[in-house]
Amino acid sequence: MTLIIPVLGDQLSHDLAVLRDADRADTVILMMEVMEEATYVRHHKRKIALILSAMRHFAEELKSAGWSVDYARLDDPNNSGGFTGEIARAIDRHKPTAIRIVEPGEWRVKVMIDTWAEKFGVPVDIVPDDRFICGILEFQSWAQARNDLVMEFFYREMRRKTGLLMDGDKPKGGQWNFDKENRKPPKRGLNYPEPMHFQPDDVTQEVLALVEERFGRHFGRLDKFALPINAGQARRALRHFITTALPSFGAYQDAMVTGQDWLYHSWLSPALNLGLLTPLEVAQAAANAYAEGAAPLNAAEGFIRQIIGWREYVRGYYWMEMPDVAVMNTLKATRPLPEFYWTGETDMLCLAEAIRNTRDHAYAHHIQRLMVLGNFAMLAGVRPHDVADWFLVVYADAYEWVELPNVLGMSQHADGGRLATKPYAGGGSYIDRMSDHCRLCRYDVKQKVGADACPFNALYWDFLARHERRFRQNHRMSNMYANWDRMKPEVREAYLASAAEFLDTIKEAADGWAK
Ligand code: FAD
Ligand code: DLZ
Ligand code: SF4
Repeated sequence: MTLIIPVLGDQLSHDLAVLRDADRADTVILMMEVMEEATYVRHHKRKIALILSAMRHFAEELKSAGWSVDYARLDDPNNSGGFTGEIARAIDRHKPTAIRIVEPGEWRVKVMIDTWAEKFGVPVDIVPDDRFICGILEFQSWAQARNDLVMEFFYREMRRKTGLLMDGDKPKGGQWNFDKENRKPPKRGLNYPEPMHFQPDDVTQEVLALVEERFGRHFGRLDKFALPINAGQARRALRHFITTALPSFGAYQDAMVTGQDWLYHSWLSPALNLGLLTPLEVAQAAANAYAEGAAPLNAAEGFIRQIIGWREYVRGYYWMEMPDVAVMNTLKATRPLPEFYWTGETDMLCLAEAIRNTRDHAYAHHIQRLMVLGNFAMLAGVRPHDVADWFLVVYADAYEWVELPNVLGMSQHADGGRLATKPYAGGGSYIDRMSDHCRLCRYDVKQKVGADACPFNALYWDFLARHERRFRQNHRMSNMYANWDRMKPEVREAYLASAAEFLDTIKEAADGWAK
C-alpha cells in the first residue's frame, strides 16, 4: 500500500493531522509549487517568496525526520502548473492506493480536491484541520444556537475551552474584555520595537531570484526580505514580540504613526497562517507573559482575543457562509477600485502610508486595513469584490478563509451585517484622533467641504445619506442620523456635492493588477 499525502503551502506543520499517524515506510509526501496558486490572483512578490521558501525549508525538515518527500518545483519543466495536474503526475509515479489530505483553507481548492477521487479512481480522504482551536462543525453548532453571531460570546467559549486567562470558570481580572483600557492614540516619546528580522539563507536567496524572474511584474517589493521561514525562526519571532511589544500591544492597538510600520503589532500572522506556529502556542505565550508579570492583563487579553477570538471566528464564518458570501454586495457598490490602491499615489497621507507599508512589506496593521483602506473603499462605494481581490493579493498573510470575512463582512458590510451589525465607517476625525497623519497631510481634517477638506469627511456623510434606508433604523447608528438631521439642508447639500466632486477625480485601476 502506498499513501500519498499532499501537503499544501499553508499546511507547514509537523503536527499536521495527516502526518500524526501515517507510516513513514509506505507514505509519500507530495509538495507542489504551482503557477496557478501564485497567479489565480497575482500575489504580492513577497508573499510568493515567503510561501515557496517556507515550503522548501519544510520539505527538508520532513526529509530529515525520515519522510519520503516528492517535491515538485516551479522551475521543473514538466510541472503541470496546478494542483490537480501535479496529483495526476504523482499518481503515475507512485501508483498510490489512497490519497489523504488535510482540508484546505480555501473553498476554491476544496472544490478542486473534491474532483480527485472520481477523476483518478483513487480514494481521497479529507481530514479536518485540527490546528484551529474551533472545528468547522463546532462553529456551526455554536452559530445555529443563536440569532446573531456576536464574536464576543464566541470568544468567551474559546476562553473556557482553552482555559486561557481563566480562574476556574471566571475570567482573570473579573472581566472578559479590557478594551476600555486599550485603543489609546499615539503620543510623542514612544519607542516602537522592530519585529525580528531574519537574514535570507541560500534557499531563500534562490527563491527570491526565482520570484523576481517569474513574477517581477506582480505588485510589491522584494528587497530586504526578513520574514521567518521555518518554525524555529517563527518561535524566535514570537519570543521577541512577547518581550519587546506585547506589554504595549493593548494600549496602542489602534494607533497609526507616519513612518512606523508595525508599532506594537506582532507581525506573526504570516507564520501562523502558514502553520509555522499554532494559535494555541502563540496565545499561551501571551498568557504566560501575563502570569509572569511581564505583560499587563489588558495587553495579554487583547492579544489573545485576536487569536482565539477573531481568527477562529472568521474561519468558522467563512466555512459556514461559503460560497454564497463571496458574491454578496448588499450595499450595491459599483465603483471600480481606485488606481492609487496599486500605485500609492494619493495626497491622502493615511492611505498613502498604508499602501506604502503594504507595498514594502506585504503588511499593514489592522486599523490601517479596517479604518483607512477598507473604510475608504466602502465610503467611496467600491465594488466589494475588487476590494477583496486587492486584499488577497497584497498581504503576506492573506488566504481566502481569513481575508474574505474580514473584507466582505467586517470592512465592506457586503454581507448585510451578518458579521458586523454596524458598518465600520468613519470620517477624518477618527483617523485624526488615532494617528499623526492629519497633521502632516495636504488635506485639512477640520475642513468639512471643498478642495482642501479631508475627503473622508464628505464621503462619510455621503455614505450615510446614500444608505439611509438601510441604516437609519440601526440603533447603533441613531446618533449619526440625529446629527445628519440637525444639519441645515444647505450643509447637507454641500457635503454631497463635495463628495461627488472628489469621487469624480478618482482614476480607476486598469485591469491586470490583480488578475
Ligand atoms: P496583531 O495585531 O499582532 O494581532 C495578532 C494576531 O491576531 C494576528 O497575527 C492574527 O493572526 C490575529 N488577528 C487579529 N485580527 C484578526 C482578524 N480580524 N481576523 C483574523 N485574525 C486576526 N488577517 C490575516 O491573517 N489575513 C488576512 O488576509 C487579513 N485580511 C484582513 C483584511 C481586512 C480588511 C481587515 C480589517 C483585517 C484583515 N486581517 C487579516 C486581520 C488583521 O488585520 C491581521 O491579522 C493583522 O493585521 C496581522 O498583523 P499582526 O500579525 O501584526 O497582527
Ligand atoms: C499562496 C500560494 C502560492 C503563491 N503558491 C503555492 C504553491 O506553489 N504551492 C502550494 O501548495 N501552495 C501555494 N500557495 C498557498 C495555497 O494557495 C493554499 O495552500 C491554498 O489556497 C489552500 O489554502
Ligand atoms: Fe487621511 Fe484626511 Fe487625515 Fe489626510 S486629513 S491623513 S486624508 S484622514
